[in-house]
Amino acid sequence: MLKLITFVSLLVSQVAAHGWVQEITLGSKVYTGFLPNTDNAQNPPPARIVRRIPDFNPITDLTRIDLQCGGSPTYQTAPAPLVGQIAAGETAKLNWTAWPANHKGPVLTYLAKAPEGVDITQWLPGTDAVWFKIDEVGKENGRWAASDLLTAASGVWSVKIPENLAPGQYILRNEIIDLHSATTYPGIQFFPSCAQIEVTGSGTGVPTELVSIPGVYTPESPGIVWDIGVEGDYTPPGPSVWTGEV
Ligand SMILES: [Cu+2]
Repeated sequence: MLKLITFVSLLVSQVAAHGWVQEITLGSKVYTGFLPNTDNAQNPPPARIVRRIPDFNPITDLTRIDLQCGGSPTYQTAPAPLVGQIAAGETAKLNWTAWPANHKGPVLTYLAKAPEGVDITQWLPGTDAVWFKIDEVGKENGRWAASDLLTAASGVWSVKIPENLAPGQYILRNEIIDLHSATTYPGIQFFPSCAQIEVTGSGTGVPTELVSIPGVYTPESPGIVWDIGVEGDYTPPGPSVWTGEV
């Protein structure tokens, strides 16, 4: 009986296996991600540059504050103790654990700049409009960003920090959206991961289109209710991508 229970729970954990960002490379510097299975077993958890998540389960409520960085009712989007370093124009590589092939959807990346005089290790953006999008991929040639393109890249999602981005402390929010049960709302699943980074350089770029998270997505936003069985293009939800042009 015990063997049967072990076997069944193993099956359940495999079916439910989503993922998280296990490692981040900023330029050439490598940082360990927040590893919920092992980090949450320690009190306090190990110091990371990534904000804490409770587990690999999705956020499904568009109004929940944890849509921001994947926190939980116990530690909502708590800041992380460390800050990574990257120069504007360098590439951030977000290494996700194995992503289920049937969890199809876009991958999006946002930044939010900590206000002057506020250290990012203390900053909670709340519902302030501070977020701007720097990257999004829905489908390319019929292949979804998640998991087709992500898996083809060995789970590493690469995103360039805009060359002209003004220096400062930012939250880098990489988000996988899973549409496999999104034919009605609720149903869509969000997997955000927030890394705290210090961007260096002499850029002067300041984005103009800022959104709040939560707030940016509503059940009526294009791309929130979707049938992945439908052929054709998919435009990810949220604002347009800011490229850093002045
Ligand atoms: Cu799932």
